[in-house]
Amino acid sequence: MADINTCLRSYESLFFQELSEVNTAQELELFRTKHLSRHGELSKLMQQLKDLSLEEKKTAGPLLNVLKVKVSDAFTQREKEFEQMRIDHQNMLLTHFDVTAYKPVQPTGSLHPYTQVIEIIEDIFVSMGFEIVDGPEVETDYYNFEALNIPKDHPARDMQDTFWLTLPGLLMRTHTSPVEIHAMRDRKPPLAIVVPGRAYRNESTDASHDFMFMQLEGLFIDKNVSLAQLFATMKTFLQTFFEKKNIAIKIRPSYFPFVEPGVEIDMSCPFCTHGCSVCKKTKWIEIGGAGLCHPVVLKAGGIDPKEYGGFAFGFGLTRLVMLKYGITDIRLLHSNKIDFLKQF
Ligand code: FA5
Repeated sequence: MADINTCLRSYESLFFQELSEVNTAQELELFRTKHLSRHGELSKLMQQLKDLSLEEKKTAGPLLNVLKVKVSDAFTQREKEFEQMRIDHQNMLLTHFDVTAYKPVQPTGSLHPYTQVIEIIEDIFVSMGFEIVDGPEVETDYYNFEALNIPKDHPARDMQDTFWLTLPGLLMRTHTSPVEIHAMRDRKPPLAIVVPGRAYRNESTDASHDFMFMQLEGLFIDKNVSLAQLFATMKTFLQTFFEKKNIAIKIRPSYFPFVEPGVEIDMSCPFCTHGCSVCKKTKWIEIGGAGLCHPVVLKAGGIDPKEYGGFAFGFGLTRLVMLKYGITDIRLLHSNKIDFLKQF
């Protein structure tokens, strides 16, 4: 009996001695494992109770229970102290937060220049009442050529070298103009749409030509549509896009089978007045083709050309991106080089 009493007392003093030496939350956890876990010192003492006589158990049992409560309370108290210390430390850090302290810069992404320019262009045309439309990049011969008044064996097919697919009659669209036909068939006039999208041509590449590039198609159908409306729309768009009120446009007669008359649109160089490297000293920059919709095209779109007319345009969207950001080689734009893209 005297043994178990001594044993309990000496364990109690060991417990409190070691608890007083605990300095960190990690040490407290080690202490808990050593003393209070299932196989810890306190459990071992409880085990010893089994070997005592009934008489001894009557005295030692309550003593052991008192000890158990005492050490558990002491441990919980210490635990609370550590938690309070942790909270105090956290609060101290917050109160003394140094806003000027060094923080490693988080790498951030940015939108591709194409996406940025498409968003600007879409905002401008939406503000003029145009709808943004999408269309398939894999097209049929019919939509890409025939419906646009370019029948088989027409010499105009040579203007756009085509990637033909192995399935007969299917191709990668060579321009965004086939979306005009889809849009006319899906809607009733009057209509006003713009189509930013990819086009593919089987051409060799250089600084300003790639086999894949982006175009911006536009189509406006209503009664009594005139070239003046087309030119005003072009001018308003270019002036807003380049944020320059003095941009002028120059019209040159041109030929596209799907418009009549057809024109080529140049804009005055937004970067100079006397000629620079961007406009190659000409003061003018080629933007794209346009014209009044050909009656054959309107018919293919299910629209009566006697009742309705329209204008259409097809810009090199890639060209606009390069001009906006001063990119001199189209291949950089399509290269996926992070160092290049990080600049935008
Ligand atoms: C066309 O593609 C006509 N569909 C445009 C059009 C639409 C005219 C509606 C009339 C009415 P063109 O082949 O000229 O036209 O191409 C238009 C623009 O696309 C060019 O001015 C040029 O900026 C751009 N482009 C053409 N080929 C390439 C290429 N390989 N790489 C980069 N841009 C190109």
